[in-house]
Amino acid sequence: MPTTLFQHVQHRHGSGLAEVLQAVAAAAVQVEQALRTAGLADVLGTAGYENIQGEQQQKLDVIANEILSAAIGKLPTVAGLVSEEDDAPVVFAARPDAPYVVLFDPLDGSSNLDVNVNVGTIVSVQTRPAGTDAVTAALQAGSQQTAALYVNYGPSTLLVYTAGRGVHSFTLSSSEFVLAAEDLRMPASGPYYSLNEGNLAESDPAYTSAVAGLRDGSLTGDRHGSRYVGSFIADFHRTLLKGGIFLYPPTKKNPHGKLRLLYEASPLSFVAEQAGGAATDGQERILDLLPAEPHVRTPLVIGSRVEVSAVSDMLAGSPRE
Ligand code: P6P
Repeated sequence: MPTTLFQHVQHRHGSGLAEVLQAVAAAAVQVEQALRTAGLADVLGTAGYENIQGEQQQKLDVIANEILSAAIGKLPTVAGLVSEEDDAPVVFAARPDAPYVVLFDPLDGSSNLDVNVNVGTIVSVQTRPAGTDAVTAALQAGSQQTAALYVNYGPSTLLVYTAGRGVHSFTLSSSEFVLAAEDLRMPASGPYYSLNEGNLAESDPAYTSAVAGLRDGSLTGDRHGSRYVGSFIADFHRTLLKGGIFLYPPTKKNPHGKLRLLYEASPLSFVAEQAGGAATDGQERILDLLPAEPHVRTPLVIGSRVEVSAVSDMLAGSPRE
């Protein structure tokens, strides 16, 4: 009998966390169904307004956000939510003592939906320290995370999670996520570097030098090929399985990086470290960063230890913004 996500989490971390991750998984099944029939249901394209990120919301961003917010928000153990798609955190005043706060990007990479490229859902679970409110709990450092999870909607739909005892993957089969692999390990080094090279001219020249060193082998001793999907989940999942490095440097358009700390960089940095990889903002460990507000962005250098430390060392000497 295949192991379900709920069984796996319950066995290792108890029913409380298992209920939260199962609610996310059940919502992901609904999102996957919406994605699968998007072309027929006239839900592709933009919703006609911008989110707090200043980005055109896709119709499916709104749909996925509604699905996740409803599924997670109805749990009596959740004190509040932070979503990429909501300007402000959602605080459940009726349950100030609930143990969990859940932060998520409901549909990352949604601008790729119209061309049928992988997209993802990214989730971070924080436990509310005694005596703190939900917003304070949401702004904890990534090192305090109770769990991190992502869903990769692709040729198959995969769910990967960690709760501090390894990284485990599940495959969607007949509306249930079933265990596919336990204790995934990211290779210490890998064959690819991944970034939007079109932005390099806008970034610190140290990034151009680092990428040149990855390309010609002078940085780590091994040459690297380029892979860039432009959907963070797809680029990260490949890096987790094959090794290598993903970078989103600061640019003139995004001087603090494009990716959001709380519900993109931080959860996937938790997964990366639990799998033996590493993640920095170019210099500081991502999981040590303390956000001032829910939608802060961060530069990101994430992947295999060999590449991340080599690139971070090269960037260490460069002046910070
Ligand atoms: P660029 C998708 O819009 C996203 O937020 C991430 O999924 C992806 O890694 C990044 O933006 C791509 O950004 O500037 O290369 O198009």
